[in-house]
Amino acid sequence: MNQTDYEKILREFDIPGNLISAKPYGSGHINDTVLVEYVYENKNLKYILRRINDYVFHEPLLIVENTLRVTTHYRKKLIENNEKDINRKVLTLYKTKNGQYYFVDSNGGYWCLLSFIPNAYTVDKVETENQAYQAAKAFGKFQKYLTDIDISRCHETIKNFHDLDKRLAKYDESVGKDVKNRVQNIPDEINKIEKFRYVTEEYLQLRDKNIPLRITHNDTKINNVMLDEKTSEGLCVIDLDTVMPGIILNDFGDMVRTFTSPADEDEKNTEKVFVRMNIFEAMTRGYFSEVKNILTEDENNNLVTGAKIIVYEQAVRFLTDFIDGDVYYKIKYDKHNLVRAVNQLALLDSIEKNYMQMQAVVEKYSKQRND
Ligand code: ADP
Ligand code: GN1
Ligand code: MG
Repeated sequence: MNQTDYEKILREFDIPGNLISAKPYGSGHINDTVLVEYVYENKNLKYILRRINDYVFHEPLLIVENTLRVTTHYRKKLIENNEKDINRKVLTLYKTKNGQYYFVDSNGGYWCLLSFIPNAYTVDKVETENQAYQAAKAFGKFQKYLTDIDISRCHETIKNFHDLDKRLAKYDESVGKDVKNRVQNIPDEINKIEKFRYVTEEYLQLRDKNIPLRITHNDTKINNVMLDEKTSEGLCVIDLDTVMPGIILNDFGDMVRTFTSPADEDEKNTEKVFVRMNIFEAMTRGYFSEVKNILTEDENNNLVTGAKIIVYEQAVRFLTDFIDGDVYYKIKYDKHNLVRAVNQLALLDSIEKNYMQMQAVVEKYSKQRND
């Protein structure tokens, strides 16, 4: 799509001024994110225009409703807690001239217009302990402020999103069908998935435990939190499409997955992929600074296992997509999903090796609340 296409869509929204530019933005794998600049009364105004990926989200309207419900609740909590700079801490959804929070184009594409968080940045990998601390604190606060939202009114935007058992069943099916004839070329990766299949047992055992259902983010990637340009304070949690009922272990797990490795999720050299324990500690400290009073004993005890589950799930998802012919994740080159899967399996190796130390860190910060 070019600027003229975006302009047509933007004309539907009820915002003042003239369009200066509209350009693809960010490094997300799913939706189309566009940075939009307007000029109004000599001021530059920025927005984020997003097209919801309807291959991934079968009912885009559920996302719009959830986003509205969650941001409204969150804004209320920010006000109740006398927080400053509220418009940089929660996304605002803009209406169309018809009074709706989305626009459907002639191809059936769903578009939303959101506030742009100014003077803030995202990273694809954590560079400093402070970033890990701040970003985890932001995800913790997000969790904390949503503890009293009405779960029954939040939709499940993707069914069985973090159901490892079902993800593996889908993987087995894909290996069986082998539509692109790729399986014969990846024996090592297939073996590695088998080596870690025991993680599914841990997942199934967890399901029998008393882990409470909450409203969780479900995609707590490091690049889904905006950090303040000057202080790196975790300002605003974004990418709210997967906010839905879930367990907190998945959110902690996805933080471990995307915060702790010094390398990108698609780094080819697996020697560069491992858990940085100092970053893990900073992250855990930041997270507990917000959630220490809300997590249960069962949750605390299983956070690291949650990380194993999420990283394994991610490896399974990337490899399934490679076998299926790259239909889900955006790719930049032929074997991109294979590289991502191998990368995640290397990270899983590292989590397995560091498991006891990671447990000790979690224990340290979860116990601190009783001191
Ligand atoms: P995706 O679903 O494709 O991951 P995101 O909503 O996460 O899309 O957006 C991709 C990137 O665009 C983010 O990592 C961030 O850098 C930038 N971005 C998204 N929303 C905003 C916003 N409201 N303000 C500023 N930057 C944003
Ligand atoms: C996708 O949208 P993005 O890039 O933040 C995916 C996550 C994966 C992640 C892997 C809806 O997240 O589940 O963990 O890629 N989102 C969806 O990088 O499937
Ligand atoms: Mg994102």
